[in-house]
Amino acid sequence: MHGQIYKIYSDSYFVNIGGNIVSCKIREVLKKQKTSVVTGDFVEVSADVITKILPRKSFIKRPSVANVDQIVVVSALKEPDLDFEQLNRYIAFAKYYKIPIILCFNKEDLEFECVLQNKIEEIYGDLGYKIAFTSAKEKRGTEYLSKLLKGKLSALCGNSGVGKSSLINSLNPDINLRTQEVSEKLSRGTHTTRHCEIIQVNAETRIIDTPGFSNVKFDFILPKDVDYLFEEIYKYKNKCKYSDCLHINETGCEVLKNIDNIDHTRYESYLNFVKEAFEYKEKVKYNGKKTETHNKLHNNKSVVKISEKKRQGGRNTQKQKLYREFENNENE
Ligand SMILES: Nc1nc2c(ncn2[C@@H]2O[C@H](COP(=O)(O)OP(=O)(O)OP(=O)(O)O)[C@@H](O)[C@H]2O)c(=O)[nH]1
Ligand SMILES: [Mg+2]
Ligand SMILES: [Zn+2]
Repeated sequence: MHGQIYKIYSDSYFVNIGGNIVSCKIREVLKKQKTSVVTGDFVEVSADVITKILPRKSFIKRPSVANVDQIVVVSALKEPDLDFEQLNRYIAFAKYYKIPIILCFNKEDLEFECVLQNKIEEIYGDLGYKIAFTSAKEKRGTEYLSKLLKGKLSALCGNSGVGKSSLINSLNPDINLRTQEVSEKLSRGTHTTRHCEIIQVNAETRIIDTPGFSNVKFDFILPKDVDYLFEEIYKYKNKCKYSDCLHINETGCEVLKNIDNIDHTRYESYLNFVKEAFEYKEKVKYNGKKTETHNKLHNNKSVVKISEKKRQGGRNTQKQKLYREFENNENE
């Protein structure tokens, strides 16, 4: 039998099999594998035991969910104050996993800086993101949000307290997820939502409520790959003089030439993520796994070549291997 994991509570895996929820255990051998079962996974079940994870359409590590159609990055306009770098972090993270993104700005009923809304539209609207301004409290803007969610499985992600669970509650009065005052959260230091759970909002819409998290760092990719996570930077990349240009201070950098077309908070976030990526590069170097030995001109572009001798791991480059390690190491 096939089914989809709809929530996981410690050792119990709740699987939706043809509309029935069955509590299952997991086969011992699956526990030993690096790829762990996550909410959203399609699985094979035999006598209430999960025997196999079926291939995934999508996967993201934080929140740890599989097979979602899109990620809704939820921020609050106020309480907590909007943090653009944090927002860029979520966007870049979902982009790394190649999952479509929707932006939701909640708590519109509160008094927030009036320039904020324009700024958001200017930066993110121009990048082509669909943006919903909502108030879960006063059920405003939620109609547009439901339109964006219709027919899809979406995961809500965003810092603790921005109102993810409140938004799901506002979409269907019969749903009553636990929510908690931000001040209470801070004093207790806890997230209200503890698990990822698929919620059937209506016949056509399913949402995964997730716990807030805020410590995603880009210390798992190489500095030169960070620009891929920023479309407005990446689009200039192939005109840069050097193919490994980091767009910081290099001569012949097309990004720097067009810096006025790029929002400065986005560019600052880019620089910060590059810094984090350097930590990863140092780590790789320190382990002696990958060393850049010399620059070679290739198609008129300077390319950093890795000496063949210093490559390890047979057919896969060390980089690919580390990427894979990251993908597989979901248990955090
Ligand atoms: N004023 C206002 N408050 C809201 C709104 N949405 C949520 N809140 C409040 O914000 C607080 C946090 O909401 P939650 O829904 O628990 O936040 P969350 O994102 O699910 O938090 P975690 O589960 O910890 O990740 C609660 O006190 C809600 O009542 C809104 O649109 N306006
Ligand atoms: Mg919650
Ligand atoms: Zn450049």
